[in-house]
Amino acid sequence: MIMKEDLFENQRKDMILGQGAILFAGLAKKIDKSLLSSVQEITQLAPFRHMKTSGGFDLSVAMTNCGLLGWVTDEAGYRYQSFDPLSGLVWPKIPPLFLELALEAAERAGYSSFVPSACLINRYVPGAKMSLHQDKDEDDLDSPIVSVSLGLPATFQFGGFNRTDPLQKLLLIHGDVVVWGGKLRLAYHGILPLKSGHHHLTGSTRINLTFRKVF
Ligand code: MD6
Ligand code: FE
Repeated sequence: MIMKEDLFENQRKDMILGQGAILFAGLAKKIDKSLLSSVQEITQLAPFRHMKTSGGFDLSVAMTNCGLLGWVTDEAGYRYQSFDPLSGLVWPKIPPLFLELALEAAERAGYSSFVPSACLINRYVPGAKMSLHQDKDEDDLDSPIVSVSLGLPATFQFGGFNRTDPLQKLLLIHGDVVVWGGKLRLAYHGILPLKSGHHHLTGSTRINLTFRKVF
């Protein structure tokens, strides 16, 4: 059955967000079920958890990782590390399907031979948000970031190089892939509190995968 939502989704177009940042509308949709079952497998080995900021607060977004390196934060601060602090084991490998998607998106955006070493997996429930931040914990700032949105829609805001620069807002929906690099690699960005809703594949959650080359 074709739903009104599908018609709307199919009309969305790829969009240049700024120099070096592109939204590929729905690029991941064709493999959504496989992506989500891979997320399931990863979280059986490395479960979603609410990490603590250096100030001792729980993040509202639950996180895990796959790849050679994973992004973690705790009272000691944030960093990339090769093992999961919960289990002491190395992070699960990045599934081939994830790599293929990340490479395809990066290549389309003009970044050839992107080899991510880390994939941060975020899970949002209604009310969860990601405050305005820069992604600057990577040594390799020439490589782009590839970000895949699954499940409930979220409002992505992005600004400039200063926290106080004006913000643009953009809805990221299921299957959207954003490639982010070049001049805008260090732009401030964030996710507004997730609105309640139901998605047929993820229920009341949004899942985001972000691929980075750390060094
Ligand atoms: C999210 N994403 O979409 C959080 N960072 O849940 C990010 O923080 C992000 O989507 C850099 C580039 C793209 C992103
Ligand atoms: Fe980010």
